Amino acid sequence: MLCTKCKKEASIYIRRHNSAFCKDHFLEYILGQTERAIKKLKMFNKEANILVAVSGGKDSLALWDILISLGYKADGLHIDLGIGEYSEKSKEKTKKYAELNNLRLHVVSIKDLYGLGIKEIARKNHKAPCASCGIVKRYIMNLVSKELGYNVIATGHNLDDEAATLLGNILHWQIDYIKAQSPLLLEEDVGFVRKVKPFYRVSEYETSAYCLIKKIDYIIDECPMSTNAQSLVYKEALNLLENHSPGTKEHFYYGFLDKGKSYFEGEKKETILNNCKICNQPTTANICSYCRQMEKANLDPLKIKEFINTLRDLNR
Ligand code: Q46
Ligand code: ZN
Ligand code: ZN
Repeated sequence: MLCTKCKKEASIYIRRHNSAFCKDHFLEYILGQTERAIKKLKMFNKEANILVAVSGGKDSLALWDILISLGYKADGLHIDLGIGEYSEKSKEKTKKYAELNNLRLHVVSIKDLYGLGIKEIARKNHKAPCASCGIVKRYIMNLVSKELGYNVIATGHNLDDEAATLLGNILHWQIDYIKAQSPLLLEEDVGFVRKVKPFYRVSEYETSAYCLIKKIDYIIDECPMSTNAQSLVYKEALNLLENHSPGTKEHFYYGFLDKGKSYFEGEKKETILNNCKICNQPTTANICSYCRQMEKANLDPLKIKEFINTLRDLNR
């Protein structure tokens, strides 16, 4: 098979676009898709200070690498969730990448700060690990961005992730989640830093191919807590449809963004925000979900803020 662009031997075939690329033109393609997403949704510009949430997996490392290649100012944030060997390996891969490329990385370790990992914190709260993990990650990403002066948080969610989330939300008619699903979350008006997903036009296969070509060493194992995650089943179902009819995934997701989403939007409910009585961060309750969770586990919610303040002082 020959490269669609230069007619040299192709290394990658993108079935949904019926295009084949040599290595150089594949890199041009994936950088182009990412830049197109950023510009189309006006996610950020070259002046913005971007914080990339980096897990050590292929998507987040590829995203960091591409943002830097495109000339954006992007630092990394790794949250060590204290999930045994998986977290150790994730941290090691992330640190190695940052060191090799001379990039600034902030590491926040739950286990080092609290002596407990996310699984134990979830157990003490009678919650599923992923529910606790979501609260912790969201809180830390927001606090680090605010305290260290970042304008936007970028995550490595790709087309497969977004399409699977949408399928799950539709199957269960989670109207509020459907309304909120977007690669651009403008949360500034509710006291949170803007969140973006610049890979929403890039598939999982493409981020793996990118890491392979660029020799980026990433953690292949999935988080051990995700083995039963329903999203893997939705991904499989979508892959089946995609194999049968290439392009289904992107038609489904882009179609939702362009046409479907507006059917669900309706009137915007006004959100009444308070400052959390403990940590002073925005919340719709009196005490934010992070502080509530930490208190239930007999842990001091403010420890994280103190640690982030030391990071801020170190970065001055
Ligand atoms: S890291 Fe956390 Fe995921 Fe692991 S505990 Fe669940 S939410 S599966 S992206
Ligand atoms: Zn080519
Ligand atoms: Zn709080």
